Amino acid sequence: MHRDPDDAARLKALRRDLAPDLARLERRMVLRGGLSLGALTLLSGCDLSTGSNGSLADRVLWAMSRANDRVQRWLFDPATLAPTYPASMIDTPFRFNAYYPPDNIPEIDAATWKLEVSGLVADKAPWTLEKLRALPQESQITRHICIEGWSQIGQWSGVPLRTFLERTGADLTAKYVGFKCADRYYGSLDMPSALHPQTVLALDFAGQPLAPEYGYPLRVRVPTKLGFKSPKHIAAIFVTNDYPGGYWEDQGYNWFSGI
Ligand SMILES: Nc1nc2c(c(=O)[nH]1)N[C@H]1C(S)=C(S)[C@@H](COP(=O)(O)O)O[C@H]1N2
Ligand SMILES: [Mo]
Repeated sequence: MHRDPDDAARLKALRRDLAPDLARLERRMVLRGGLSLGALTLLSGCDLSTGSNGSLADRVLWAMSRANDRVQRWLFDPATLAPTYPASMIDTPFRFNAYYPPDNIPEIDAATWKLEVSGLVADKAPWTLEKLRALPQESQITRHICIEGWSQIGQWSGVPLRTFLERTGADLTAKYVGFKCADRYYGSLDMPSALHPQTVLALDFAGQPLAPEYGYPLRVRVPTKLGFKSPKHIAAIFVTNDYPGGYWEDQGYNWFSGI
């Protein structure tokens, strides 16, 4: 949870990468009702144009986080793809982050691990790693953006969450997909974000099974959202119409947290 000296460089890169997104976001806001970035500023109570802390992108992310979920849902186009990057841009070593220090990373035994499925789903049989690996896999190099003001590029591969939900006979008209983790973390996505083509149940990071610190044996990876929307060490998935909240969301972080 601390900043390292490379953060300034990373934020500079982030601002460069996000520039087209920010321009598109502003155009979209203007098109859909005359909202400008200035209006987002008012809406979120966060001044994007002045202020000394952080880059523009940093401040926009904060503002996005503070704008209410309804406004963000209205802005969100489920077809918008997060930018992807060449392998040469992958950050190594990748940064670990959790609400606890690395000593507390959960130890998980692959032999006994199972993914539980519940809620508005036809087939509630638990899944093994083997069964998950037998499903079609997808690989992406994307930028992970943490609300704390750092970002890194990494490669995550696994089963598109859409494929998983279809295979289990989930009610795709339900409102939410929720996740429970092996630590005390939990989270949830709106169904359009869960079905987004880049949202995956990641088994691999940088071409290898996820290391313990990055969410072994299975994590969600949602490149269209801030990092806290990608739970690690997931143990259970459920589909529901009752708002499930999330570890950080229940402490005040904005639930939608995406573009
Ligand atoms: N289970 C679990 N998942 C989690 C967290 C956590 O504390 N526990 N932290 C979230 C936050 S805030 C971030 S930025 C990313 C960090 O992922 P990384 O360690 O792969 O960088 O995981 C997210 N998922
Ligand atoms: Mo984060």
